[in-house]
Amino acid sequence: MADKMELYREQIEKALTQAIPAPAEGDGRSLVREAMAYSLLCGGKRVRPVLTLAFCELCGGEPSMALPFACAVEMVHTYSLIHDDMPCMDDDAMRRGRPANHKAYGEAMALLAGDGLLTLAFETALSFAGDAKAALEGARLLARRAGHEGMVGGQCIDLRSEGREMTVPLLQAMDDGKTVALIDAACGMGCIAAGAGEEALQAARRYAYGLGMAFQLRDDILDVEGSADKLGKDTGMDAARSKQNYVSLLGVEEAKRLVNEYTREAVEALKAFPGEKDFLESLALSLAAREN
Ligand code: GRG
Repeated sequence: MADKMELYREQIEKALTQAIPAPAEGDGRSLVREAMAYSLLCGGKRVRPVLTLAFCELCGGEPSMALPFACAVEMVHTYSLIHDDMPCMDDDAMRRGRPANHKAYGEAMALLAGDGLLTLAFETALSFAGDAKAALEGARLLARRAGHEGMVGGQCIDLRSEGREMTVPLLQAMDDGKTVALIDAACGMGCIAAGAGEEALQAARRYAYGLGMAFQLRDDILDVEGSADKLGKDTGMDAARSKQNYVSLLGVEEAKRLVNEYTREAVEALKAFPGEKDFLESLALSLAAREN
């Protein structure tokens, strides 16, 4: 697994670096480009773009074909982190092991850097060099999952839940939007890049749901038990903001049991694919035990 992960990540880092024009001397736009690159090129785990390449390969495609889709998902993810850290949202100071974008560039530039990454994501997705219909289908899936029905909708539930009683179904709806939606886009876009059909997309969706829910549960556990050094961001933030999550509602042991159950469901979903699925199985298992 480690070799393939390294290979995918190398390709992703190179493509992301090439996607942002280098800041030019005397160019009035250089600061926003610098702020975009500051958050995009500073070493996230790259889980979502790796999923895009891996699903493309699982469906019989050449993974590098899916790079525009993979970069697009990572750009949307990075924009969401920049905006989420701003004082009007979660007001976090650290992200990916360094000061959050708004701490480094100020709020106005952080807002613009997020906007710049969101729009660049669609330009990048539409540069997919394969079938033109697949480019449109990939971009549409990303738009749906990132928007009000998906990530933006999940964030809205999150903001509205502050200071209110949280229930497990509402928490599930929130995480389905905030976390699962983009992971679902990442997996689905890999299938689309490979020209796979509806059956593969449905199975990818089941994998994404299991993996995404387990990922969020693990995030909630790490917020309580994790190390800020390893995570590259502050811990204990949900409790500090009186925000409820799986750990506060169900307890840490039940949250850990659910991580394993959702991960098992993700692995089960891979059975629908005839191809080599060791990598995606190992990825789900390693994310269930992740420390960052
Ligand atoms: C502002 C529209 C908008 C949405 C924000 C993504 C998000 C919604 C908020 C970030 C906070 C959070 C806990 C989101 C859940 C998804 C999640 C666990 C994000 C962190 O993803 P990682 O761990 O981060 O993959 P890296 O830095 O490794 O890419």
